[in-house]
Amino acid sequence: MAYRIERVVLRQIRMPLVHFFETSFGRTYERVIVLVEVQSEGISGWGEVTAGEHPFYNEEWTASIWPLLRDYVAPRVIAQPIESADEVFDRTAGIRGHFMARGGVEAAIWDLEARRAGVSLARHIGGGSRYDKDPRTEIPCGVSIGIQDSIGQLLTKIETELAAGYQRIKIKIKPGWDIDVVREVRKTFPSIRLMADANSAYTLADADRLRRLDEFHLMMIEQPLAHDDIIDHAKLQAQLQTPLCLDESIRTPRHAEQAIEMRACGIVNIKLGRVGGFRQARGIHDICQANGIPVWCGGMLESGIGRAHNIALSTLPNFVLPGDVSASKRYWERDIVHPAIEVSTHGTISVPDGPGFGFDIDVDFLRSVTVREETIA
Ligand code: OSB
Ligand code: MG
Repeated sequence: MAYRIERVVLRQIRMPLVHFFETSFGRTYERVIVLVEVQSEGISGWGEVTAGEHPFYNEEWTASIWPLLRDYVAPRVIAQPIESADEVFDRTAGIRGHFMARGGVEAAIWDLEARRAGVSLARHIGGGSRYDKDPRTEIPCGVSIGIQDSIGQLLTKIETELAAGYQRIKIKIKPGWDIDVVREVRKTFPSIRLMADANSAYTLADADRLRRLDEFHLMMIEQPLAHDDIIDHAKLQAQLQTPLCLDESIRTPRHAEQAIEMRACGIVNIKLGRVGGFRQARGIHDICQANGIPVWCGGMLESGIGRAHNIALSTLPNFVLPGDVSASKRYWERDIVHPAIEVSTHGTISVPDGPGFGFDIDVDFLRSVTVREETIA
């Protein structure tokens, strides 16, 4: 039954990370995150915009989100009743790009709709009927470990995460922090599931260097080349044994089709924000599934809200590899959801079966970390 979004509440929160996170494009000590609450008939749905503090992962950043949501996205979702969250991506399709901002609202509306129906978000996005199976009850988890000050520090971190039960380790690489680092890690941990993410730090001219990683039997190398490239990745993949995984380059289902057709990758990382929400994430998932390309759920150092959405997304059947969805305590002293998200000793997160994403918002704590708030009605 159609319903109206009566209000969209935007909040900006600030929370320090327990440990800084370094990628090939920089270090993050503190997250500044925009959260979205959509309200209808006394029920709230929650979403998180996964943009970073700077336009370095993609073109969006914390400060670009607010005016985009206030002036373009919120008015479009408030204007007309909504039949289904499935139509929200198209509702904002006149806006070029800005998938993270649009996806944060879209995801909040999926959560709202699931709560209205009294079903879990995992079930609502189609882990149930659409894929003729009940959504899985636990998801496999990996960790993404940033660039460290020394290889010794990295080895210690890996040991801690393995002891906690995580099923695969992803390390970040860049020129100068790659071959020697991977060699050391492989020597110390000969049989772990290991992969490396370059966040576009290389070009095709580095093909010889990247080929030297083949001997360390990584599960995959993630996004070695330009953030917007598919063709060079295809050329590189033809020269490597290790499967490439695309992250930044896959923004739409059509990109996934093109990358698969060109053999640019063997695996796809799906991030809810990067692709504009659940509708598009599912589209990419389905195309990969039809072509035998496994997918996994990427992370953007989310708070508990984005993390809860990632858990629901990871229940779709082609999410067969452990994702970057890890426990709250790896990121936060205290999370804004209750209970905090925990990982079992065998490296899984159980999927909550309560309505919506299944975690409560810690309202008092949320208020204490909120630095900006605005309601659009
Ligand atoms: O490329 O996967 C990435 C964090 C920020 C920006 C880009 C990426 C990442 C991660 C972190 O790898 C994954 C996590 O949330 O733990
Ligand atoms: Mg990545």
